[in-house]
Amino acid sequence: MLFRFVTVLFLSYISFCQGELNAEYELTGKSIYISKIKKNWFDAVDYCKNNGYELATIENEQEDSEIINALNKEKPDSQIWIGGFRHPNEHPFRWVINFKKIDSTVYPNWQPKQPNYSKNDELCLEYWNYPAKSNIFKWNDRKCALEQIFICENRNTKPKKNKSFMEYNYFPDSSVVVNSEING
Ligand SMILES: *[C@@H]1O[C@H](CO)[C@@H](O)[C@H](O)[C@H]1NC(C)=O
Ligand SMILES: *[C@@H]1O[C@H](CO)[C@@H](O)[C@H](O)[C@H]1NC(C)=O
Ligand SMILES: [Ca+2]
Repeated sequence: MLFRFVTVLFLSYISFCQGELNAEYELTGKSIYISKIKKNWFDAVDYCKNNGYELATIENEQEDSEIINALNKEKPDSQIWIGGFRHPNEHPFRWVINFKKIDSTVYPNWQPKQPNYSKNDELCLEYWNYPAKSNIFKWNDRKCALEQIFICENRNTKPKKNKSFMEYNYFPDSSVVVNSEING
């Protein structure tokens, strides 16, 4: 499991799984794809990488509002994974593509009273359409083990990244986290 994130780097250019992602949305500086399939957060990271993308990150308010426009056009599920996470021992959330602390790099778009660090096991970041069926999509921390749709991105400028996710050791082995969340 520890090597899963290393392995996927070498699989980055395997063929695109037709039908599992919705139409490409061209945004400023990147394209996004909203999945039709549901996966836990870790598997969503892998899935995007296996298709040559990254689980989507949001660097500024413009990217946030462009993704929200796409979500409002697509009208997918009410909870959608994006590429933010945190280690259980630290509070700042980080973006999976560069491990930058979220609150220090972007205008954060949290739902009211979120992140609430519930039981210290809501370690992954999602868009939450709340109130339900409104046009409001804001961020929330949620249990990584939950299976949800997700957003992959393809940036015109690739991040300067030369390590796999697990090599940074910010996060315990994903299998431990996922299993403890399911059992707990
Ligand atoms: C914390 O947030 C979750 C949504 O991620 C919500 O379901 C839960 O009720 C919240 N817990 C508290 C104590 O507010
Ligand atoms: C990643 O790149 C940086 C800057 O080029 C370098 O300092 C660092 O040693 C590299 N790390 C690895 C694991 O290759
Ligand atoms: Ca929460």
